[in-house]
Amino acid sequence: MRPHTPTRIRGGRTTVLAALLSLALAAPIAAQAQDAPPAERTAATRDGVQRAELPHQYEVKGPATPAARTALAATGVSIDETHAHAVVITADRAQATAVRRLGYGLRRLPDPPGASAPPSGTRVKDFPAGYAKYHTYEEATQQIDALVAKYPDLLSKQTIGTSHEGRDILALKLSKNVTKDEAEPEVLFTAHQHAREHLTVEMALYLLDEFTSAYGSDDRITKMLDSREIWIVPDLNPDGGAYDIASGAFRSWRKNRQPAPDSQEVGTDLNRNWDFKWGCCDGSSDDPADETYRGPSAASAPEVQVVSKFVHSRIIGGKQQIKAAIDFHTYSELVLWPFGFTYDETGPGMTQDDHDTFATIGKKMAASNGYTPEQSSELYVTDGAIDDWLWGDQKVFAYTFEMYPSSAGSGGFYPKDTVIPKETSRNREAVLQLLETADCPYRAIGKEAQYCDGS
Ligand code: LU0
Ligand code: CA
Ligand code: ZN
Repeated sequence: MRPHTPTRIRGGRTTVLAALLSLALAAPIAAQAQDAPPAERTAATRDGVQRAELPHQYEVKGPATPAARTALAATGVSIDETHAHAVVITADRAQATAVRRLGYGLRRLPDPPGASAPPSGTRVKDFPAGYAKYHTYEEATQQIDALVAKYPDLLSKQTIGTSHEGRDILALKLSKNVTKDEAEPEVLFTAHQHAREHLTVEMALYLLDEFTSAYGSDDRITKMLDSREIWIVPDLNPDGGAYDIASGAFRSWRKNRQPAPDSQEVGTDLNRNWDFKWGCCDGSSDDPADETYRGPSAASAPEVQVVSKFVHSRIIGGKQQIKAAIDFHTYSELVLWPFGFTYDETGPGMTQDDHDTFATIGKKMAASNGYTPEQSSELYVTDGAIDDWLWGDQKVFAYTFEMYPSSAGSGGFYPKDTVIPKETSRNREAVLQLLETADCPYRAIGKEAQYCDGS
C-alpha cells in the first residue's frame, strides 16, 4: 500500500462495513440483489430495503496539475473529467472520505438514471427508458451476426476467447478478400474496457455498419477496405457491461467481474492490467476495492489475456502487422496518446520522432472531431493502460479516444440514446485518417523515406 493511501486493511473494509450494517439494519437478506456478490457493500434506503451501495460522482475543486490529479487518483477513485482547477471523480463512501482527508471539498453530482428502477433482486436484461437504442451484449452480437451474414466477403467474425463469466470476446475483421490473410497494414479498434462506457460499443457497431454499407460507394472507405485489414473488438468487458445494467438502475460500474484473490471485492480495472510497466508508477491501485485496481498480476484479467494473445497472433514473420489502434472510452472528448506511465514526452521506448508522429496524427484527428489532443499523462498518470502496452510492447501507434460528452452535466457516462448517431459518426473522419496513415505513420512528420521505405 502506498504511504499516501489512507490507512485501509486490504479487503478488510468490506467485511467490517458489512458486519456493522448487519448489526445496524434490520433489512431482509432476501431483498439484496440476486446478482450481487455475497459481500457487496450495502446501504439502507428510506423504504428500509437494503440495496447495493453504488459509487457517486463528485466535483472536486482545487486539483489543477497532472501531479495533483495523480495524487488524488491515488485514493483509488476514477477521475472522469478534468478542468483547469477542478475534476469530477467517481468514488464510493470510503474513497470520498479519503479525498476529503486530502483537504478537498466534494460536491455530489446527480446520480445516473434509474431512481424509478425495479426493486433490487429484479434482473433486467435491457437498458432503461431513454436508452433503448443502446445495444446489450446479446443485441450487439445479433447485429454483428446479421452484418456478417449480409457481407460475407467483407466481414468475418472470430471468437478470440471468453470473459471471466464465459461470454465470447469477438474480433471482427473487415477487408476485401476477408477470408485471406493478405500482407496489408492492419489497424485495431477496441471498445468497452470500462463497463459504464456503453457509447463505445455503439462506436464499434457504427464502424462495422459504416464500413460494410459504404464499401463500393464511398471512395475512401472502399480504398481502405481494399488495402488494409481492420480489426474491431467491440466489447472487451461484456461481463461488466451486463452487470452495469442488470438491476435496472445504472450501477456506474467500471471494472470487469472477476473476484479479487483473498478478498470479497470484485473487479479489475482492465485499463490498468496490461503487461507493460504494470503497477510501476502510482498510476493504479493495489486495493481490490478501488476503481483503478490493477489486478494481482499483469494481464491477470482473462479479457486482457484474450486481447493480448490476439494482438500477439498478428505478429507474422516476426513483424507486428497492426500498425495503429484506437481504444474507445468515454467521456471528456479527448484524443490521447502514450505514454501514460510517465510525464516525459520522450525516453526509453519513445523517440522524439515517435512522439512527434503521435502528436501530429493525434492533433489532426482531434481537429476533425473537435476533441482535445494531449499526451495521456497530461490528465494523470496511469500504468498498465492498453495504449502504453500497444506502443511499449508492440510498437503500435495506439490512441485512446474519450468520446462524448465533455461533462457530467451533458450526461457523463450515461448520455441518452438520441446522441448515438451524431457522436459515433463524429469520429468517422478521424478513423479514416488513422487508417490512411497506417501504411507509414511517420509520413505525418515527413520521414517516410527514413522509416518506411521498402517495408
Ligand atoms: O483509464 C482511464 O482512466 C481513462 C484515461 C486514460 C486512458 C488516460 N479514463 S476513463 O476511465 O474515464 N475512460
Ligand atoms: Ca484484404
Ligand atoms: Zn474508460
